Amino acid sequence: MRTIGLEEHFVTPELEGYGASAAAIIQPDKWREASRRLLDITDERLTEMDAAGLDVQVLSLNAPGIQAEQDAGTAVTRAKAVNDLLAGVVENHPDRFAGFAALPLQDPKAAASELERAVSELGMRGALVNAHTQGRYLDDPELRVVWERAEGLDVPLYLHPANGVDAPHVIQGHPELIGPMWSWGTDTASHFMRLVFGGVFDDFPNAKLLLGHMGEGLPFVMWRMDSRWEYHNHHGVELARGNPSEYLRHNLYITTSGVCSAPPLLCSLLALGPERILFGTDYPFEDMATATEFLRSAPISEADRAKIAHGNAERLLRL
Ligand code: GRE
Ligand code: ZN
Repeated sequence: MRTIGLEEHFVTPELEGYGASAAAIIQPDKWREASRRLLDITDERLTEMDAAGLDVQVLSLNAPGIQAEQDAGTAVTRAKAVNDLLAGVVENHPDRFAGFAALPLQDPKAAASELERAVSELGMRGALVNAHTQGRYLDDPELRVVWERAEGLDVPLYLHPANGVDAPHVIQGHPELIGPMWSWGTDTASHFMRLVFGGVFDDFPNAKLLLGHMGEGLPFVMWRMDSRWEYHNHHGVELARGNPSEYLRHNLYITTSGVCSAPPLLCSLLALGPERILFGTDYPFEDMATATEFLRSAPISEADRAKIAHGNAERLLRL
């Protein structure tokens, strides 16, 4: 079965330094191995893809990527350079790779222009954003220009985790909880809620957001969101669609990246429906073959399996 992965990371030697904050939270030998694989875009990666039965990787720069750059001008230059490089990789292997662009959100207008260039001229399928950009989240009014462009181009933004500005108060003093094991998921789910309640999807009703890691837990809490929103003090905030779950149904797509477990997959299928779930591995941080084997053997219908493996990606990303 054709299989397309949506959370498939790489890095270049020039941009490797941005990964320092992630390196600090991973065991050193594991990080060394991941770094080697991140830098290898087309050699061992293709061999592994063949062995795992992964036909296409939609490549993205590893976290935190360009978001970690403090200088806006440098972010613009480097985002363009890495998008050009990625386009070259895809051009050389059009049946094996596609790409999500990196965006220099430090300069919102330049980021919108780069998204347009990346999609229209370089053939990117959307963009991947790693959490915040120097403390700025995607509901920031200045970033509406990026959403407007994404909606106009009809491409998704993939919101990927990274370290937060600070540790949330409740886990301060617990550095072992910072990272993909815990805080990245809760931070990214909260970021999604900021987009909903910050009006992004009311302003851009056809905007499409991708979340990895089986939706960062959101499918599990959908019912409670609606029930408690009806009960809450709204503090003057209203949602055009009424219930928060409507935004999960209309604007959200999730990937299976980094989650090879049937219960959250079945929950997501029931909560969001089979059209909204796409396959991803989170390579090189997870094992590609474990992920494809999970997809092949998951207790779901063959029709749903085909949608998750390739059908939804073909539609959403025009692959
Ligand atoms: C990930 O993308 O899941 C990831 C990183 C960096 C370190 C660990 C990790 O981007 O799981
Ligand atoms: Zn990832």
